Amino acid sequence: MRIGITCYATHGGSGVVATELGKHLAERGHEVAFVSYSTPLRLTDLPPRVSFHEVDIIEYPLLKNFPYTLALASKMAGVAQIRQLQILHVHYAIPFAAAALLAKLIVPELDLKIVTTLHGTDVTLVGSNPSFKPVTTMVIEQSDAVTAVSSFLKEQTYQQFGVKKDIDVIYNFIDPVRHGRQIPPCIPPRDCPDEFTLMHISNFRPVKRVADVVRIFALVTKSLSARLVMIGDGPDASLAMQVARELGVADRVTFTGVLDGVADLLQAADLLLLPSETESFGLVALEAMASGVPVVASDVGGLPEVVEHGVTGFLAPVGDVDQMAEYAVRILSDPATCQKLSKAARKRATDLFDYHIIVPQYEAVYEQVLGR
Ligand code: GMT
Repeated sequence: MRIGITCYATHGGSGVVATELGKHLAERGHEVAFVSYSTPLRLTDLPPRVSFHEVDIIEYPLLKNFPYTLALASKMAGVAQIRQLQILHVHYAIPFAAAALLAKLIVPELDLKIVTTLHGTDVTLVGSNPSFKPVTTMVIEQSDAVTAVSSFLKEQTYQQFGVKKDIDVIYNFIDPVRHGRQIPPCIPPRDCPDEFTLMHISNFRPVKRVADVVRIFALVTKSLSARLVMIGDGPDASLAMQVARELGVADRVTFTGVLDGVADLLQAADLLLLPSETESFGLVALEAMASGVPVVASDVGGLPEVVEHGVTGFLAPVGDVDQMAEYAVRILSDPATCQKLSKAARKRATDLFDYHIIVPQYEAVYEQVLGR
């Protein structure tokens, strides 16, 4: 098949999923054309059958807020013609699905099929904002197929938009080989035998509750010798630093800024903290589990579909930092518990979320929209 993929090119789960999907589709013999404003971060080279097409952004005094959606639609239509695309698969409804529907109108002779994958905030925050709700509702109804990354997100979509569209749940995925781990967490040999590494990885948006990460960590240090590695950057980074200073743990917390290579970074973690306000799936929780790292997270959104409470980690109500700290100490203070959770986490990730299982589910959607 010949598939165009559009996603956000910056750090974020939807871009990661879209890019890895495109690369795996190409490995499986499909032609994949990425169309975006810049090269998606995980597209470090162009493997066989993969192309990248940059949307032209022009400057003109009248265009105070550049109409990106229109430029994207034009580019999608042009690329579809040149590459004879059959499908435009957009990751995030706003504005990509709207652009894809416009592109379809520009080149009607191609009879392009539109597949929209909902990733979360396009439904829970952005898309349901009154400024976007009518258009989000329309693009969901008018796409040839819609997928959501969790059952939670599918239900949210029905509740918030009242749409009738069939929505397929297709979970996020990992590469089990990339996430292989040499030394399990919580066992010697270690450089500092008594020091545990707690990790958080995100874009530090308010929805991630990074101040809670630091609060949980500060409570953990009352029982255990530990350090916290905060990977990523975003609007609440300064808040997290301030809370670390206020709670007297700043010297135990490292803020790395944005780093690539999540699988390698997770090799150093004993535990992942993800106390988000909401999370349609929680890709980083899955990545941690694939690396054998137990997760302590909020019991919210799609996270219970990823983290099995008491088996691959623990879930607690949003904001309940005491409970989350208690779970973290429970895991880290007993190597047997930690290793049991670690093995179960890796097993769940590879049994259910291996890309070999998930990518064919997207192919089945493509086959279906093409009427095969
Ligand atoms: O979490 C973010 O802020 C980034 C966002 C995105 O659009 O990249 O992530 C969303 O999509 C990911 C991939 O499907 C999911 O794993 C995240 O849970 C989801 N984020 C939220 O729902 C807050």
